[in-house]
Amino acid sequence: MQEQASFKSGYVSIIGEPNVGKSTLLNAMMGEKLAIVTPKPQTTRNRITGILSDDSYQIIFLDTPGVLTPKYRLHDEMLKAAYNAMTDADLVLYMVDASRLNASIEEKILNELKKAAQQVILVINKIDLIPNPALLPIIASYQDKFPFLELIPISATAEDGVSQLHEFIIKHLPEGPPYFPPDQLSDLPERFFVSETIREKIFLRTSQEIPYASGVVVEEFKARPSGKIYISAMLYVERQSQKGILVGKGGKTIKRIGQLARTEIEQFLETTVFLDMRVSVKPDWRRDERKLRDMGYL
Ligand SMILES: Nc1nc2c(ncn2[C@@H]2O[C@H](COP(=O)(O)OP(=O)(O)O)[C@@H](O)[C@H]2O)c(=O)[nH]1
Ligand SMILES: [Mg+2]
Repeated sequence: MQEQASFKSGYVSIIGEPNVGKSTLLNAMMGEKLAIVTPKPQTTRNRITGILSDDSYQIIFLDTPGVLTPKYRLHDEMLKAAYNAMTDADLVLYMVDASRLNASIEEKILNELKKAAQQVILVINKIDLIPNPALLPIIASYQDKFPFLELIPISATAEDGVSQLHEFIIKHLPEGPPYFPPDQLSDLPERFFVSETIREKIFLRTSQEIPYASGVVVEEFKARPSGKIYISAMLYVERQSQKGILVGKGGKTIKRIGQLARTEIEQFLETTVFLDMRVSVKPDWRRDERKLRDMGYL
């Protein structure tokens, strides 16, 4: 008789500086868009879970805000989320951008990982942006920096190397039971994905300070007897002038954000959605403990 392979399970954190492609990797691994992705840094503000289950394993991915030098109170929370995900994990994926190796905060991150005695896989992302011969020296330089379990070059957008990374993760995952039902994709509520989708469209349709000064709170999320879902969301900015820009001339900008968000929310929820959005000013909310709490960031 053949011996039954035992079930493997664990938490796998994706850590790295802003904009290296952490959320893109989560989505590629999940085959589903769970985390919002934009070309702007600091898109992700919370720890986002993605649960990937199979007959023989369950991986709970933790996508995190990038590790950065905090400039305001919201940043402190973002950094805390990143570091907590580091210590909570069974396995850490430390991701760097091959086209923009930025050592400024790297030593600090690797020291924290050493202190936490974490098992770490180095993921060198965006290899589609560099010439092939540039890769080996990068790998060699990282071999000296930390006792990584594996070092793997990938392109998360081209899904190059992603299945090999998947194999490495399974290989190093501890034995354990499934923690979640096999059909559950995340432990975050639907309304979180709704507010994130709206936030992504704000990031994509506005510029400068507006995306960073914006926060979204879903106030109502109601299924109507018809099966349609009614959602009302409040979009917060920090100043009256930002409200004017977010709304746009004759409401043009906010309308476009609403259209883009609704289409995607409908795909995600697989039903017709009525999306009601309003914009309100909450002065300096990113620096205010109580306001951050009200908005669900603490
Ligand atoms: N060329 C290229 N761009 C990528 C790759 N992975 C992510 N990106 C882009 O990098 C930007 C930041 O990605 P995101 O996943 O939000 O990074 P995060 O801040 O680390 O979560 C987005 O514009 C992505 O499309 C990759 O493998 N190659
Ligand atoms: Mg992200």
